[in-house]
Amino acid sequence: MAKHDDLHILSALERKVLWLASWMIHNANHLRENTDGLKVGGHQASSASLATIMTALYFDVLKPQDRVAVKPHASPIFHAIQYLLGKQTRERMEAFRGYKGAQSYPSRTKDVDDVDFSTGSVGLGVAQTLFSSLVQDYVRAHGWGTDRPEGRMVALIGDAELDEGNIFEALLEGWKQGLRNCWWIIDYNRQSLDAVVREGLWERYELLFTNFGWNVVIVKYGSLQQAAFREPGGDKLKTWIDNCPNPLYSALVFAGGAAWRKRLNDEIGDQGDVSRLIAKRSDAELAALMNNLGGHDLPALLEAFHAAKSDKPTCFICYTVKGFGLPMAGHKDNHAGLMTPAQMDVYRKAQNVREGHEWDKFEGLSIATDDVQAFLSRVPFAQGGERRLPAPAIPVPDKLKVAIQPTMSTQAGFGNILNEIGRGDDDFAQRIVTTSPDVTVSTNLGPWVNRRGLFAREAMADTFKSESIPSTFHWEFSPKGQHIELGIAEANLFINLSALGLSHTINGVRLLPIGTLYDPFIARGLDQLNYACYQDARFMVVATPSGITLAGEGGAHQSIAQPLIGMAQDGLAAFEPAYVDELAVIMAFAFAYLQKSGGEVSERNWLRDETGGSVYLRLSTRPVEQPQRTMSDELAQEIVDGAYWLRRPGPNAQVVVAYTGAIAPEAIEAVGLMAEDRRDIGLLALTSADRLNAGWTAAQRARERGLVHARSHIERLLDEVPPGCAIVTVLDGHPATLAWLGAVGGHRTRSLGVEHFGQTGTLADLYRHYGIDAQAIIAAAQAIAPGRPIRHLRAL
Ligand SMILES: Cc1ncc(C[n+]2csc(CCOP(=O)(O)OP(=O)(O)O)c2C)c(N)n1
Ligand SMILES: [Mg+2]
Repeated sequence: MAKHDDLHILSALERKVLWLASWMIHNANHLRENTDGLKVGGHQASSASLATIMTALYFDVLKPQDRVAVKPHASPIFHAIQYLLGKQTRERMEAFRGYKGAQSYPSRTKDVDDVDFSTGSVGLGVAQTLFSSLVQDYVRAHGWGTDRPEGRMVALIGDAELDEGNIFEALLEGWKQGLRNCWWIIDYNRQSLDAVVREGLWERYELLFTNFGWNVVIVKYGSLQQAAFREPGGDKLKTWIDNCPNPLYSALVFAGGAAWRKRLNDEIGDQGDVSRLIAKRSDAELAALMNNLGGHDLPALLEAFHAAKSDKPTCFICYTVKGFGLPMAGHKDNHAGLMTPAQMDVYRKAQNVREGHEWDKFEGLSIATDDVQAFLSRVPFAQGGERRLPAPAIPVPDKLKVAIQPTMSTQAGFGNILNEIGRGDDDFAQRIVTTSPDVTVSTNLGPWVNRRGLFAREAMADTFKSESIPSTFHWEFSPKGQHIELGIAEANLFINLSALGLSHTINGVRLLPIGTLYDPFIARGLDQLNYACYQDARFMVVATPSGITLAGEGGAHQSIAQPLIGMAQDGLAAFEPAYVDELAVIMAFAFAYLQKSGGEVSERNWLRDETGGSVYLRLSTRPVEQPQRTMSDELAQEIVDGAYWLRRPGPNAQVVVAYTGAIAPEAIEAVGLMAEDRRDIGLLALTSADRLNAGWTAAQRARERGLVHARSHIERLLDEVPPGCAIVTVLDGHPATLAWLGAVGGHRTRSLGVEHFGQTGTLADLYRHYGIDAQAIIAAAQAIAPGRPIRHLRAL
């Protein structure tokens, strides 16, 4: 608990932090452009709401090992605190919301002041803290990272943020997994963006969190209020406060002391002692008393935070006022509330800040600068040095073993590759951690899980096994297990991958996370996937099965748009191999790629392979005849780069078929059937439309910058295709995925794929219906490639 002097300094810092944040917002160049005043304004009132809580936390309560996700709109407060701690520069503060300035929403990758978890899309940072705590337990249970103390994972949450479903999905999972060391601090200002929130939500929250095994601490009354309640008549005041509806309380906060007096006198003023309690305070004192909610009272907050000593997850419901301390305090429209220059001037003077000294850290404080500096230099949170921990890369084998059957699906290949890895017990095998939202078995992780076991902090035997009932799968849970089984919530899968995939920098312990799910359900967790990539978490997501190739499963399970997601998602390299030997090459690459950081663009393929990233594998359950071939280094490189000639086009080629994924047999068949009627046909196998496209775009940009010799992999491949030759592209996914191939070398192109919802049927039915079978490929070739009619083309 802070000593009296410290409390004095803390309250000065609280005012300073709010001033700096407000000045930063007011000063933002971007405001003058006013492209979105509403969003800019959002920072002001929301920041003020959290200023006291964040002051208490960062300057007193938090330890270096604690990790925090800050509510998106409180970013100015975060930056102001880091500025005072010497971790943020004035230049970046001045450029808030501007080019390379402090970010509008705290960003791990774009901010310089050691943001632990990015936020922005509300609710995601909250869930991230929960999964990060589970990952911390995972890491420590495996005996790693135990030289550092356990940290608390802390989320600062807007009350309206709790409307986001993924928070509840995470809560349930947290309960199942025995969550510890997690604090969720709710900024209960009873306001969202549009409105004042419904009455009594705190009761729902309390019940909810208690149900999930959390401690709930309600910080409702500030120390002034607590003292007033002890005065004669104080109990009546307390009852009035407790019964006051949210909108009215907010309105009175906005209206100020005189309005409080009138209202209180009207409603409880004729009751003797409470009238005296009201009467003996000036308007300003009365307003200060009524505004003194727990979330704006340092002693109340410090007491609550320091009292929470157990590792049980704890939810703090802190009553606050949105816009506290500023003229817009409590107004229901204040989300857009920017202070006017005149208001800022009044505020500046009230803070004793001279004009031209607005950024000075110690300007206008009533405490000696040396004392403040001494205090700042001993703030516990800032004692740990660099918050991003180093973790060396885990060596990855050059080649992964796989037992290839003559006919096999890529999904079966994936299971087989992991099973082979699971036989070993080197660092590489140990650092892999798999996770799946209730589709472990159906995505072929079963053999791996049988070998490596499921993770739980407490061991749990497989009852079927102990009862000697035969079963293909042994589900034994132990602290050494390497598979985290999740309930069916793809949102949780991606946040878990986000947490596992940041373990190297958060825990200083590198993991190689692999998450599996059905391809269509990527959409279910898409914002979470984007979030994970945005904060540069590193993981492999294996999405299988995919496309209409699922045939009998029907339209609800058949993915169409996912290849386009794979191309467009930053931070994620997407692959869709057709064969298992390709998959083995891609996975070996991927394990190394996950661990890379920093580095230049390669002049070979114009990709940022040295910078690394996450990997998305789109796989299939379709058994496909496997090629008999030895994997040369050149072929492996081409597979990783994104494409290779399965059949090279001749000098007089009239048509090239370019395919991706499980549709390979149809492409091969079509080429065979056309061979008599079209000369020199080429067959291009694409393993990654994403990487090919990215390399092509980057090479063009490089040429535009004057690097005339820049060539991407796809440009080199298509150099071999004569100008008059047509290209037919085909995949089990949206045709736009490959349609750009024609633009690379100016070849006429027809792109086949799936545009409309799938349905049930046999493979043949569906490939026929959606026009991606051999006949459809031939018909497309005949339509755009010159030459005589193709004999094997049947009437469609
Ligand atoms: C997923 C998502 N949807 C919508 C928004 C836009 N938005 C930003 S803040 C906000 C309201 C937040 O209210 P609350 O969490 O209570 O914070 P307060 O404004 O009270 O500080 C909304 C809807 C967003 N950032 N993310
Ligand atoms: Mg709110």
